[in-house]
Amino acid sequence: MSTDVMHIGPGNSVAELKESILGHFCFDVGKSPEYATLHDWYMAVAYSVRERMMEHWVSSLERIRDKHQKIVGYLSAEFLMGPHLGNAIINLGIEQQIKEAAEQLNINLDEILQQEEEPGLGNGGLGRLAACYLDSLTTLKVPAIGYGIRYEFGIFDQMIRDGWQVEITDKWLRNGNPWEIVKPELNYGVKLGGKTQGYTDEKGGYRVKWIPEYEIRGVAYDTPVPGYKNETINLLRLWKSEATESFDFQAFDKGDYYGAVHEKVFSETISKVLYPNDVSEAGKKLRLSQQYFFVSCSLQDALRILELRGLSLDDLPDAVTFQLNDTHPSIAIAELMRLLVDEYMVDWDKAWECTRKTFAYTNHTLLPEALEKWSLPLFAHILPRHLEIIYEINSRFLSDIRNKYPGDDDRIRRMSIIDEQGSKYVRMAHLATIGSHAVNGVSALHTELLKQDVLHDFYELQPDAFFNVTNGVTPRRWIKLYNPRLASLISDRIGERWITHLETDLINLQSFADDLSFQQAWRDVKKQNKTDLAHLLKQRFGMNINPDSLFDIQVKRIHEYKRQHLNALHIIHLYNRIKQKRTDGITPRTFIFGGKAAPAYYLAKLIIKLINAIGETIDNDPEVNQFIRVVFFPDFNVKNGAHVYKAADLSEQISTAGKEASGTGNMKFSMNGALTIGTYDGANIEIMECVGEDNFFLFGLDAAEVKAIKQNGYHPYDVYNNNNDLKEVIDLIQSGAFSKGDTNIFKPLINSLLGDDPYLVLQDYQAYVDCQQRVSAAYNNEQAWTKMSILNVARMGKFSSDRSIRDYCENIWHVTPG
Ligand code: 7GP
Repeated sequence: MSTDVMHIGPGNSVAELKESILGHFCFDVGKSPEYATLHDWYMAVAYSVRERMMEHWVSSLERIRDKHQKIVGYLSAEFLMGPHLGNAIINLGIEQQIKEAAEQLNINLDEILQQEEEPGLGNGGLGRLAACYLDSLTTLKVPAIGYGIRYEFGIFDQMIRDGWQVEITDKWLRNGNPWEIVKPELNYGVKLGGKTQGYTDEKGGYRVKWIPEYEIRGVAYDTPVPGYKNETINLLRLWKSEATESFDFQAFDKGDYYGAVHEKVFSETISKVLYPNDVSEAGKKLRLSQQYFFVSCSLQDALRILELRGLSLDDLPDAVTFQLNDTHPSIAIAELMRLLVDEYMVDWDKAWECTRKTFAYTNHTLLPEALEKWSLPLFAHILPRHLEIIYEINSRFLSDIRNKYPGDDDRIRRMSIIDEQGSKYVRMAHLATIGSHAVNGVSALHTELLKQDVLHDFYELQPDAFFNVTNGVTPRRWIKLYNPRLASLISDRIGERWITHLETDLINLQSFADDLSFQQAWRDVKKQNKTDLAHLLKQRFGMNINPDSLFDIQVKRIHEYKRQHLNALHIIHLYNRIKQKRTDGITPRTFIFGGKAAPAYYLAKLIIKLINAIGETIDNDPEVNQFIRVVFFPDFNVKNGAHVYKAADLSEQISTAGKEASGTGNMKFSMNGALTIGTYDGANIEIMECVGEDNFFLFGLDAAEVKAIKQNGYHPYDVYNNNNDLKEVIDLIQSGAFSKGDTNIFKPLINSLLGDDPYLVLQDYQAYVDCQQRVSAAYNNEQAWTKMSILNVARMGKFSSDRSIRDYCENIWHVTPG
């Protein structure tokens, strides 16, 4: 069936939608519309839209029962779904009717959409990728379940006070969540702690059982994920932890009121809060419990579905494929082995074959500090049986290695799941790699570096197990929903098929790149989007920005490797030139930043402070702010991203080469008509290959040069000393020019840059400033810039998450899209 034919099924006419919304007002909100708040309207509209998904839900569940279809189980500790309502309306194809229904009810649909609190159940790229993949899986009609944790508190809300980040607890559930459907009957016990005990089974074989210290329960909360106009629904199934016995009557009888609920409080802690990344070891015990908790529930659920289909354990690898979204769920490998060997009495070799066929692992980072490892005592304390299983996996694996590479003890040490240099650790990336039939990186460069570096020994052992799947983003949310003006301009020229066929159809825009009237329309869209963003910043924060200036935007998590401080140094370079009246060639620009810093990451927080300090200084200096402005958009998340990507002229993708696994913001910007200034890193490289070098501002060292310079001894202080311009910029920060004379506040940052500059900010400084000068010159040629922008969009088809999912289906899952 063609997907671009509008489906107006039963119940989707304006009159029916109106009636349904009013019905929900009465029956679910429990009010009469005359006393309604905006949030009440939101709930009523959300219930009406959800209802329209439910008819497809039931038929989609049938596919999950169809034993001939393989199900993808996407295991992820994070799903950054973004607001549901707008997306559901688009994917159901009912935006026109809903708009009209809202008008007739005298409510403003945009205001209603704003009411939704987004479920911030992720930190950044990895969690958002999982959400894009669910959209594509469903649009491609691949039966899939996203398995994760229903955190009661998601990523913190960010406020800026006196230029500093302040974290506020996220309370996304406080007003209820109309999208989830709790399934109390779908609940599983999860054991934790305790010890193991050997015993002899009836046949005289040696077996082990786990005697846990306590047991908790996971309850399923399902959220429907709609495909794009295809009447297909998949599930996001998130687990909430509960106590097995929520009330201890014996304790209560003895008058111990606190003790009576203690177990309940403890059990519920497991799914209480999302961990921000980049945290240190402390408090990590709970995180390992979280990982095991959701993985254990998900595997038990998958085995239940297997039984429901009338299949046996032998059929598991053909019935389900589990994708591990980084190592966070990798304990699943040991858990499946435990279930098969200890509970289903399958023999080890058979169980291992089945496990390896069932799992595949995606790596999302090369940063050594982000590669998960658990200290042995902690692991043993929480998961004693799993540790034994991991030892067994490891010993069999290492004996194979010994046979293959006799005498190569160093290789054994490098490849072991257990890190034995100093304190002992379990290396989760090794477990994930050894226990999977496929390992993939998320961009061509990243996969190459995985093979050469982090997983080199494993690659040598099994080169055929390594794949690249370059990331992608969904054009439904990131173009059609959030940039409706651009979407309709594109559809006017090339039809609507691009929404589901980005790779083949978007390229047709190329033929309009030189068409002057099309160019004008293109510029009009960008100008309107910029004006909208300017209004929003004015209205919410009282910020003043000029839509006629170049919007130069960097939004992403704040991290030294992403180098927001390099961007800041360039701004100070311009500031300095303006103060010295060297304004020749300076194009008016608005620098916009957004992103959260991990609460425990001091330097990242100091970078936020620096950006705000520069912004404030410039705000108060009319000589400078007629040229440039700097704003920090607080609380960057999916909902705020909706206003940002579409308004950008220039996208900042300036990580140290070799550090950004892929990036996905880079794709969102370019698809929405921004040009990129970027390093030769992650998916930037592939974006540049697609859009053409002439339409991309490349600068700086590549990954090999970064490696070489580090090996040969890098001396940032010399770079500083030998570059007058850079020296002036750094000295200006040091002088207190942006901190009301305070010369101490930014010292830790300056010391880090001059001391060891681990991310080569100073090394790339001059190349960056020079490249920015080329950007300014290019921007002044309106026609040429517009043409580059059109070509960027036209050539971004590869970066649809539909293409990524097709790659997974073909190379890793061996599933045929429906
Ligand atoms: C991110 C990577 O940093 C980013 O480059 C990539 O585009 C994204 O994953 C999706 O693949 N990684 C994370 O968000 C993360 O938490 C630690 O990585 C495991």
